[in-house]
Amino acid sequence: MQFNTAQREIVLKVVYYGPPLSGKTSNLQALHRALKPDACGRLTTLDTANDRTLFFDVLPVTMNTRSGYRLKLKLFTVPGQVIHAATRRIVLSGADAVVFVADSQRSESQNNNEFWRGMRRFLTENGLDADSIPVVIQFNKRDLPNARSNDELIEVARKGREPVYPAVAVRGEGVLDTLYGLIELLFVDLNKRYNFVERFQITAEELLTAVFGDFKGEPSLSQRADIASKAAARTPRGTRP
Ligand SMILES: Nc1nc2c(ncn2[C@@H]2O[C@H](COP(=O)(O)OP(=O)(O)OP(=O)(O)O)[C@@H](O)[C@H]2O)c(=O)[nH]1
Ligand SMILES: [Mg+2]
Repeated sequence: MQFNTAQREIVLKVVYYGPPLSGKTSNLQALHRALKPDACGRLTTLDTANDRTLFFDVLPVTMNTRSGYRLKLKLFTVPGQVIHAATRRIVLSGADAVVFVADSQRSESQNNNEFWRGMRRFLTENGLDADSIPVVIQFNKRDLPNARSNDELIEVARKGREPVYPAVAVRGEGVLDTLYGLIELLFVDLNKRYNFVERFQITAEELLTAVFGDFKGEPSLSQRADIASKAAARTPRGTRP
């Protein structure tokens, strides 16, 4: 978190991190199309060749809060190509939260894992706590025929602390839900670390409404699985013959 006293501006940094071509830039493009125009700034794409990110993309999302602050959420992407590891580390510095964009294709599982480990290492090298920083995982490219099944993703979700969201970023599906879920987690963390709500009188609800309007994010995959299993448990089974 960056706080500029003179302008009463709070800047929060969110990084979209993930393996090559997983759809990080596509997420920002979809957000740029879908978010409320008065909150969403310009999407800046720095240095691309053949649609591959060479440096990073950034999309600022801004609101004026009731308590008189300007709250800016800066969404960054990292470049996925292996040769840009140094840039990935720099972009992660000072991050307040991370969206890990994984590729659902089976062939990409190893890449996902390598980039996951790389992300954790870079967070640590930047002095951030990889175990407590808010992270959500998005499994993108759900539309492809060789994508891992929903049940496999639910398994992944149950194993870790991170909420998991399915997405088809090129169609904008799941993109808003992912960011919505991340902002909810981010506010829990900001409260723990900075006593944010009391200090600035800004709640997650105020930001979510300013950015998403009436849209309410879908629960994560594991939350949905929990809701479904609780509902099944409540359903009375047939009486014994
Ligand atoms: N089928 C399908 N294609 C997608 C999806 N999301 C992104 N793509 C495509 O995947 C390719 C890579 O998408 P990008 O958003 O540029 O990926 P990136 O993660 O930013 O890539 P780098 O910056 O090079 O790491 C593009 O051709 C996208 O159109 C998706 O959900 N489904
Ligand atoms: Mg990119």
